[in-house]
Amino acid sequence: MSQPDDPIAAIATPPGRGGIGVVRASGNNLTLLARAILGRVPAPRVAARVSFLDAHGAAIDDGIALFFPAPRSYTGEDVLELQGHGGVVVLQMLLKRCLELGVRLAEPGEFTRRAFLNDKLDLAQAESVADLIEAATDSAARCALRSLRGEFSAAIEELMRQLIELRMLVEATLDFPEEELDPLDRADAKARHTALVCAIETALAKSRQGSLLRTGLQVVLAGQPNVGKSSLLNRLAGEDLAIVTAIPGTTRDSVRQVIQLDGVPLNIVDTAGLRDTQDEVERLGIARTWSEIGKADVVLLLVDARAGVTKKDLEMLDRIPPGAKRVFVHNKIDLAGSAPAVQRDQNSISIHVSAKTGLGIDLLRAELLTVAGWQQGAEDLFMARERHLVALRQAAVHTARAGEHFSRPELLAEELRLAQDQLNSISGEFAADDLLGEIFSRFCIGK
Ligand SMILES: Nc1nc2c(ncn2[C@@H]2O[C@H](COP(=O)(O)OP(=O)(O)OP(=O)(O)O)[C@@H](O)[C@H]2O)c(=O)[nH]1
Ligand SMILES: [Mg+2]
Repeated sequence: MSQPDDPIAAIATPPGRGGIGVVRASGNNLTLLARAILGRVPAPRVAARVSFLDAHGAAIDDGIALFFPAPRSYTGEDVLELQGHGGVVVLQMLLKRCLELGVRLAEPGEFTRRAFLNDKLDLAQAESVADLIEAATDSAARCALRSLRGEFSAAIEELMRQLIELRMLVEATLDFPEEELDPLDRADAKARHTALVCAIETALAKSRQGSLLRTGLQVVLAGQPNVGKSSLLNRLAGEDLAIVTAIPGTTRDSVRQVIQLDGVPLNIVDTAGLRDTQDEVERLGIARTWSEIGKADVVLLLVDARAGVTKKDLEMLDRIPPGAKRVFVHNKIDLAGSAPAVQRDQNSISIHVSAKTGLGIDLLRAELLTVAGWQQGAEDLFMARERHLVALRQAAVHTARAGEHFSRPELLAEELRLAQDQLNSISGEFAADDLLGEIFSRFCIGK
């Protein structure tokens, strides 16, 4: 990336036609750009009715300009927002005009990256901007907004504060390496350590739950032909998405649909029924089924309730990767004449339903949430990314290890320092450039 504050611009609204389209520019001084395009510099933070002008002074479009002089802007630099009509060509012309005037096309996430570099947001907040844009459910959006407003960062800061106080207590004794911790300090340190372990555990639990809202779950419907996989997809989705017929081998290609349960996005995948076949198309479909099973968080293994779990089903079960949770779904209880039910034993969960009549589907929905590890409503959760979970887990490990070293203050101090490094990485205080590159490159252009 070139100089951090050279002027950049991008179309900030999605491609295609819309009522309004926005071109946004940011840089250390945008007054020249404003004069060239608008003929004047608009008053700060007041909507101005303007014409956007081309190189010859002819109007490209009429619209609204908003000028946010540094530092009171999204990026902390001068920001100019040009709101025109939302047509592809108009916006391209407006963007081209900015580029003619020496402004560079922004890279993905570059506006937010600048906001981060100018201390407008910490890294966890910057990440939540992308999470908010990508939120798949209401709960995920609310959760991302809370992170954007700094609730997650504040919780991490609070952990950091507790950790630093404990470190100060411990490090004070390090100047006298021959001595152990003073008994009073030691009792105090132990109490603080216990509180810290609890606090990290709580943050981790809230983050694990929140990360479910972000990534959702990959749920694959698998089983022998004709057991009712496509019917179950349609039932869960509430729509006729997949073709259902009485002919075994109906589904050839995977069909997917995102549904939400209690705000948790579930990506449900219906697959081709598993059997030995000579049919080339069906064999390719079955290969796809196995590939989907390989990516699943949960496999719902459907069986015909009248036949129960057969030897063939058990062979399939054996091939499901150990990381995936599995649930037997005994479908067609209306034909079997049995009642909806959940059965749990040590190794397996079975749910008895009818995709056709809807009997027992509420039990299946509830079970899916339980299997996903979903425990509560979305209040109070942190929209965590894998990166945050890893850092919190590592911080927990180092803090726990620290607890084993109360008689060795230098080891205790070292473990606490490592725990602090992990917490620091969440807010990005000392984040390496490649981490920033990785995070911001996944944003859309114009954000
Ligand atoms: N009575 C009854 N019939 C069902 C039920 N679920 C599915 N069926 C019927 O079973 C047949 C097969 O259903 P599908 O949903 O196409 O089965 P599938 O597992 O997707 O089959 P393939 O795509 O061939 O692997 C259809 O005739 C459905 O109407 C159920 O719960 N009760
Ligand atoms: Mg099917």
